[in-house]
Amino acid sequence: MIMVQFLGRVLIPLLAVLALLAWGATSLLNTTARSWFERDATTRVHIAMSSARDTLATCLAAGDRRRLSSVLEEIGRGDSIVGAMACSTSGATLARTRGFPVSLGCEPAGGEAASAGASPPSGDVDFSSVLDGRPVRVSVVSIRDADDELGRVMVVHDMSYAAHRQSAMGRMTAAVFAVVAVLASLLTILLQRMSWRSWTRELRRLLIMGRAPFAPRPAQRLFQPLLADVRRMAADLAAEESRASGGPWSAERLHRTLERSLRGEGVVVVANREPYLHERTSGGSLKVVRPASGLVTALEPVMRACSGTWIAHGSGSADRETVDRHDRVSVPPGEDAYSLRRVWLSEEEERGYYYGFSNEGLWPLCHTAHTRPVFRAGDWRHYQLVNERFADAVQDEVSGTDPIVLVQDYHFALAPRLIRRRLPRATVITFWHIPWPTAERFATCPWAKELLTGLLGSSVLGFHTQAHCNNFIESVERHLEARIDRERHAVVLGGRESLVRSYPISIEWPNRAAAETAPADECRRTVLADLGLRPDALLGVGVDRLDYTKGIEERLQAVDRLLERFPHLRGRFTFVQLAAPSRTLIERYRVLHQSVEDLAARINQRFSSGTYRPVILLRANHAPSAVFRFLRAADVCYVSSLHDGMNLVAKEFVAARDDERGVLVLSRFTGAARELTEALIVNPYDLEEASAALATAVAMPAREQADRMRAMRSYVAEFNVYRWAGRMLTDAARVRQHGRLADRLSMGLQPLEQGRGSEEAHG
Ligand code: ADQ
Repeated sequence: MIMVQFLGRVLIPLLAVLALLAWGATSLLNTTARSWFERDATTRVHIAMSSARDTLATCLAAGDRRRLSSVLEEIGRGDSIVGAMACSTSGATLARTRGFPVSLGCEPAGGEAASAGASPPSGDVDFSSVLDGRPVRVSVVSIRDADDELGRVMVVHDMSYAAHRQSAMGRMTAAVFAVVAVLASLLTILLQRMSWRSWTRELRRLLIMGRAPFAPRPAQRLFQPLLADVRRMAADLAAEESRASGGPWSAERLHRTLERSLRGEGVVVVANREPYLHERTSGGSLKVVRPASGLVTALEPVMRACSGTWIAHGSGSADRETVDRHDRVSVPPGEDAYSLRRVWLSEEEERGYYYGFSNEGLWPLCHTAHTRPVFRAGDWRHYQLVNERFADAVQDEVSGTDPIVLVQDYHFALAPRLIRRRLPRATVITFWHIPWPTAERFATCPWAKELLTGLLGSSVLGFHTQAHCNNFIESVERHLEARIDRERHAVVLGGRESLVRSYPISIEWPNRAAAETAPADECRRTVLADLGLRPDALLGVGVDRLDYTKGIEERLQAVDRLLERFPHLRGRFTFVQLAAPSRTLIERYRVLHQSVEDLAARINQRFSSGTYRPVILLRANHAPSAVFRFLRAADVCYVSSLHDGMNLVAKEFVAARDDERGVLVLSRFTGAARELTEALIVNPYDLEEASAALATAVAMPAREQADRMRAMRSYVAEFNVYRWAGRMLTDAARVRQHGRLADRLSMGLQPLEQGRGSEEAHG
């Protein structure tokens, strides 16, 4: 279709213009060539005549016809000359050569002479004519003796050769234009193809990436209105879908989905990190801690809605004191919405499975952040062992034979298959919270095959983005003999199907932490006062675990560059970094810790004046409402991850800003950048771009801030964590139903016609 339009709009007009040009050029060439040939013939005649003129005059004066004939014969031997004739002044023929056309007498037609229009003042006349069917040039030369005319000599020049050459030239011109037309058409098609391909590539990239980066290229700028339309349509469709299928996703709707589609079974979550740790303080009292973890942030509200059991490593110093004899404790404290089952690991197991294989091996393997993965056989053995331990715990915790188990993250790649071995009818939903690397990179893991086989024990395997799904499927193709069903987004291994789909994770909405935090004005006032900043200070905020993938060093360098480039911000702009210590037993994390401290100190030394400090590091694990207090107080939140599966801080910032103020500057290497397209999207490695984005953010008019924030808030409200969980559970319910029907058929029973209700009654 596009090709036909292209033919009609570009190619045919181009060819028509070329044809017109060819026609014009041929006519012009013809006219010019003809006049050149005529002039050439005339010149040649006049040269021949000038040497014979005196002899001719003598002959004419003497009336010597014999000599006149021989002189004419001499002239008539010239190249392309047909013949010559001598006439008296009265118009009588005096002599003529043999070849001279008989139709031409001594009285030339006045019209012809006049039409030739070339009569020189001497009385010579030259004109073109057609004699006996051939084109000729006739030159009439007046022979004089002083002022008296003695007679005239007519010389006829054959012009057929000129006509031949003209038509050969016409053919050549046409051929040249034909070649030009073909080449021009090919070139145009080629250029059109190339530009179409680069446009569509750009458009697709932007559709996947969302908004163009902070400093877009011209093509990206061109697509902005189109992208805005596509996003609006997608949001309308999502809203329409949620209206049609029972309203927006909420805790209640998720609960209903679980009851209807999955017979109300409580779910079992397997995750390394527990949602609540019990710690003994130095004063001897007990305290409950919410860990800084994206997984906990996302999953905790889901568990509140679904109830069931969360199985995790009991890592708090007072965890053992607070569980019952089955190692369980009801959480959240005081609300008892679900059960937390703690699994105990020895120090050695924790070092091998958690710090070693998971965080020195898989974490750097999956993140492009320039830290080399370390794979140790001892760590791998612990990883296998701990995965077995958690699979045993799942078996202990479930009541039926077909539970719903949610396996979380890279700590448990082997668990799905191990759980299936123990509970063949279980529905195992696995979610990988970090990026999946390219097949090439993944192949560097010595146990790549085992990890893939383990994960393919899942009924549903989820990633944040389609790109991560594609990487996973390529890794499967490379390492396993499995069938890929691209239409269903599934992998079939050993006759068992696993759906591999993208489920972008999100946060709860309405957000509990936001509801527990003071209004924005108050947050701003108290935060500025607590930090000792002036009331008109401009505040930037970053919130992270201290991890090298989060780009904290690049973030501080961008602040340094900001103050260097924009001196008017010195004394006014302060960046507060909330940094929760993380994985501190690993050397790489200790190095990062030190380098972030050193960098902050250097920037402070460079730009501090009086009580002003441009960078404030708050190294602690803050309570969720404390995090929200900073997010609410900020003018700008900068998320600068070098690589991040999703990044929930970006979405939390949006949830915090019910005042529709504040600007999000977001790394393009986060999953969130594909969704929060109204943020200022930057490359965190590009300090010029990042510092310019920070400057733009602090100077952004309130109205633009509100427009951007409103759009992002409506997006996160719609695409919240209940939707994330609901979509996975709904897909799992379909897989489960499919499996049951297949079981009945294999047992020789008829599939039930009553639909799901009857199926459930007998299930
Ligand atoms: P994380 O790497 O933990 O998550 P992220 O998604 O940013 O990263 O979530 C961090 C969470 O911890 C947020 O809820 C944040 O508020 C909290 N937090 C961070 N610093 C804190 C601090 N100093 N004090 C208190 N709380 C703090 C992994 C993946 C991500 C993915 C999530 C969810 O690495 O890409 O988004 O899982 O799938």
